[in-house]
Amino acid sequence: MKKPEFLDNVKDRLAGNAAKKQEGQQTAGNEPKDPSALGLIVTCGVVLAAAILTVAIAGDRGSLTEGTGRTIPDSPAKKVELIHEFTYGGHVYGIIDSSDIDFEAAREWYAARNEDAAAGETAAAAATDAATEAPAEAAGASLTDYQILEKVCEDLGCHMAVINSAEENQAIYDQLTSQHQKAAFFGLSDELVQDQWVWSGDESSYTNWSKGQPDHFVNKKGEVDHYGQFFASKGDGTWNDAPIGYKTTLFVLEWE
Ligand SMILES: [Ca+2]
Repeated sequence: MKKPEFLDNVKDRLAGNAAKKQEGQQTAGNEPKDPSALGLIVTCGVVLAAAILTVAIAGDRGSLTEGTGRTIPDSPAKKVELIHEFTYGGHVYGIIDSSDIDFEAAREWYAARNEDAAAGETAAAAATDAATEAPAEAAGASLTDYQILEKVCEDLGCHMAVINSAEENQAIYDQLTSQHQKAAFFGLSDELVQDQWVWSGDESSYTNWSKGQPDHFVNKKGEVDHYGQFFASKGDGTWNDAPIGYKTTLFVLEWE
């Protein structure tokens, strides 16, 4: 399929950001030096501390802090940053940070759009029996954050990544680690019916759960593990089930 226009801008933006970062580092290196020995030591200490802080910040999220800002046409509710792009098996993949999305605004926007839409449009879009059994959730106002992400993907002409093989799993995970990340969510959830794992937008029988996962852990907020992610604690490309936001807010998307 045709690659979205905004994908073309990613590398240029990243290159621009790298140039800005280098410029900033050069500025940091121009600290005025005190002629006294004590002053020199203090100055060196300050510069060293600043350098360590810069590395710490950069290392925390790597190059994923920068990217292209895109607003989906006709939707003021959703701003999506595509922060890394790659291809595998003829498909285009993109990584987004779901924290860029105003879920409450998006929820209202989709509810309003559904009210305007012809009856049955949402039901036709629901790909699973489980979704069909829960028409109230698909109606708009009570969409989960994951369901909103599914709709955002539809508007972007993609779906959250569906992993069909060990090779594809490794290819995606290699790209993630190349961006200094160990965790990201993809298009697998059992939020509608626990233990009935459903891929978003496509089908797959492949699984790569870490030992002991999925465990449907319930955290202190009462959030249940319902979403498939690369398990940061393992760092080997195996999967954990987790609530959105656990260790990461990144999602991998796929254009077929
Ligand atoms: Ca888990």
